[in-house]
Amino acid sequence: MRLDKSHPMAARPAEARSFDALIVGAGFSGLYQLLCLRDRLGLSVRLLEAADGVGGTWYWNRYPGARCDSESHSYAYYFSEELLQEWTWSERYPEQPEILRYLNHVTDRFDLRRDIRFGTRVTAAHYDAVTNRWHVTTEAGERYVAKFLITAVGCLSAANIPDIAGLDSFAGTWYHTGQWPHEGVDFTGKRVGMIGTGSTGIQAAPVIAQSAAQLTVFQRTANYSIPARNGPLSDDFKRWARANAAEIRSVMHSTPNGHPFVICDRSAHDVTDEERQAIYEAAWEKGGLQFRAAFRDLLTDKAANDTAAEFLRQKIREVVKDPATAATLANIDHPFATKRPPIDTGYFETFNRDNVSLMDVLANPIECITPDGIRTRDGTEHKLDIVVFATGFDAMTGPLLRMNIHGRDGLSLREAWRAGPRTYLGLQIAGFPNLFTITGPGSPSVLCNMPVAIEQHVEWITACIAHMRRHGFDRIEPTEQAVDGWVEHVNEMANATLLPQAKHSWYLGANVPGKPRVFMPYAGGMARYRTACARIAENGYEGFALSAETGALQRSAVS
Ligand code: NA7
Repeated sequence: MRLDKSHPMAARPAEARSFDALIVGAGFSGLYQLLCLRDRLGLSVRLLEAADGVGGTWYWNRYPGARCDSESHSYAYYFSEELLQEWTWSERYPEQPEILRYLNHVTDRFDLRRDIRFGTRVTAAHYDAVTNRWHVTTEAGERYVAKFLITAVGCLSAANIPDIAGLDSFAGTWYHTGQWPHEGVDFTGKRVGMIGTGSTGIQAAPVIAQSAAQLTVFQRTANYSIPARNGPLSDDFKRWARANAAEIRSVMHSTPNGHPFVICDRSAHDVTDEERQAIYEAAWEKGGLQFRAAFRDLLTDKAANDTAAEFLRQKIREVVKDPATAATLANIDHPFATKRPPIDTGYFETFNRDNVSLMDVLANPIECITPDGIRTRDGTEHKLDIVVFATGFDAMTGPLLRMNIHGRDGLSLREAWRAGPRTYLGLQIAGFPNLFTITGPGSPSVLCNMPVAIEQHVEWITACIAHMRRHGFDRIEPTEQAVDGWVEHVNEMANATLLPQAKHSWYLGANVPGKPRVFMPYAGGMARYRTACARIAENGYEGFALSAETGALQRSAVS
């Protein structure tokens, strides 16, 4: 029976469903968090996911060429030996469909699907101090209540679609790479304009160029890129990775970026110019993010960084045949790796194709979108059938702020973070008890191979909740003092590197107009961070206030 909207029953709000914990997001983080809380701690848990399937970022980012930059043997869960032994990656870097297959495999293998509610977007979350419960509302009007709320929403899930005048008038079709249609896009015979030359644009351009009639790349900030040198994994490598899983995990846990390679303990100044050139050549041939590991001081010493930057600019000039195009591509305004360094498959070579052109929209900005294409300031109208926005994300804070979270006394997260995100360990926020933010701002997150950062966070949260249950605590939140100290430490770590020198970086929130300019991820390295988190837990959750609902076991540990 369908009730008329005016019927009193229809107006009655949906009955709230109650759980010990609610998790938001079914990507790498949410799936593992569900497994830990349900199967290891025995909690009642519901995972809410906006999409119709698992995968998180890999569910949405189906654009041409979508592939992870971490090597596949490191882009996986390491918590289960059986899982490691039974799964085989096919290429050096995993492609989006393969990662999605992997995450579906994990979901089924651990029987997680039954506790996930798909097609369920969280639109609000309010903390009620009287009952010590989070009240969560979804787009469809469903209501959930839980003691613990854990966000597993990823750092790069809120699409950044620039507010360009005239987009609504465009007669062709447009797409954001992070919201790509599942049925794909046929570029055959089309005139395509792609805005953005971050990791995504650099992956997509070579693939789009293969079928499009014409591809125009609109570049605002020129970018470095290193060849990925992707290819099928040999049986020998697969056997080696399986046999050495423990050693690989131990390397990933000991390195600043959670990758399975060690940063060389030599300075770029320790070698002669010829030796340095040979080292860079070898790293270029090997390909991948490991290029950054050629010298220990590339991210801390500008003069050392300049040597890598100049090597990479020279490579662009060698690869790209048209000198004017090469000059625009090599006109890079930031030190190497201070923005997320892309790796590519034939990106710069793509500009040697007859059907590809480059527009420098720093010199000649996009003025508007017209029914027929994109008009730049010089008055040129670039006629287009399809516009691809490879324009990135409202990173790190975006997915959390869009959830409309309110803590104690109705304090909104947006208000609490008006001047930029403030967390303790990137895990918790003062005034928002029992809210845990996996890979939140202030944690290594995007500066780290994500599954490594995620496993550490999930395991820390699980151990924390287990500790609370063991000791009769119902509530945890960081003290203001601990948050102040951590924010200061995050700034100090960033300022010890060259990272803040990239003024247009999404690490700083600079890609979203009006967003506070604060360096968001923790730049002190995953290994150091892991040690800090472990020490804080060992010291009885130093810097957190823990209390029981009765108030009887009140305790405040201050760092
Ligand atoms: P990124 O790295 O944020 O790149 C977005 C690109 O889009 C970048 O080149 C931006 O230029 C450009 N952009 C954004 N807005 C505009 C406007 N309004 N006009 C012109 N150009 C614009 O996002 P990606 O998706 O490539 O990568 C995100 C992460 O996903 C990546 O680092 C990996 O971790 C995976 P800008 O640099 O802001 O001048």
